[in-house]
Amino acid sequence: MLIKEPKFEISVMNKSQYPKNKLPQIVLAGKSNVGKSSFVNSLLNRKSLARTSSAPGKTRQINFYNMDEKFYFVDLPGYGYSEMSKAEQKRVGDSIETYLRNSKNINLVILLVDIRHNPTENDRMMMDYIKSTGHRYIVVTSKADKIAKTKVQSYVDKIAEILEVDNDLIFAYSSETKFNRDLIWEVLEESLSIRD
Ligand SMILES: Nc1nc2c(ncn2[C@@H]2O[C@H](COP(=O)(O)OP(=O)(O)OP(=O)(O)O)[C@@H](O)[C@H]2O)c(=O)[nH]1
Ligand SMILES: [Mg+2]
Repeated sequence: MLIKEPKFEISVMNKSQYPKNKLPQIVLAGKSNVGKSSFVNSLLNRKSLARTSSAPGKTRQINFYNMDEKFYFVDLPGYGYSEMSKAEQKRVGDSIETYLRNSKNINLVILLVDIRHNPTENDRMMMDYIKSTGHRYIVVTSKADKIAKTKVQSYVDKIAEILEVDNDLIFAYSSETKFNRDLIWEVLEESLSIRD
């Protein structure tokens, strides 16, 4: 898909601020620093449309990026950022759950987990939560450039087993090398063509 003019539209905290239109939404979820914002930028070949940082906890609100009025990428704040106060972590967790429960236009939820590590307790909770919402979802294992190519499949298989995800719903990705970029776009396009 060619996106001519991807635009940041709005950062929100509360339900009342969600866009009121019916554009489908593709959502990025995952723990802080896993590479959600980089994922959006790399799919669009943009350096800094979505704000990224080497310091985790960059994205604190729900950010809507408008893709030529075709759909939104929705970049969620990362969970499990230990430097955040307990109150702030709770606020972030609540706003993610409220969004996933209440937005009417979610076509696909993408859970990102770091390919190098076994999913955390928080990752497993988020996976279960996403499953419980009934939304379509995939898992993307980020930062695939950080491990040897020959090991990618076995790491992906292990993560699939821990998260209890079918093998056809999990994809390795690298925002650095764009590994699997075309495949991911195919999956996204397919999700956008499906109307429940
Ligand atoms: N090598 C490598 N580094 C990556 C990749 N994706 C992201 N990073 C790096 O990981 C760090 C965090 O990336 P972000 O995209 O800001 O992560 P995020 O999930 O949006 O983080 P929060 O906004 O804190 O939730 C940055 O330093 C990125 O450059 C990748 O595929 N490969
Ligand atoms: Mg981010």
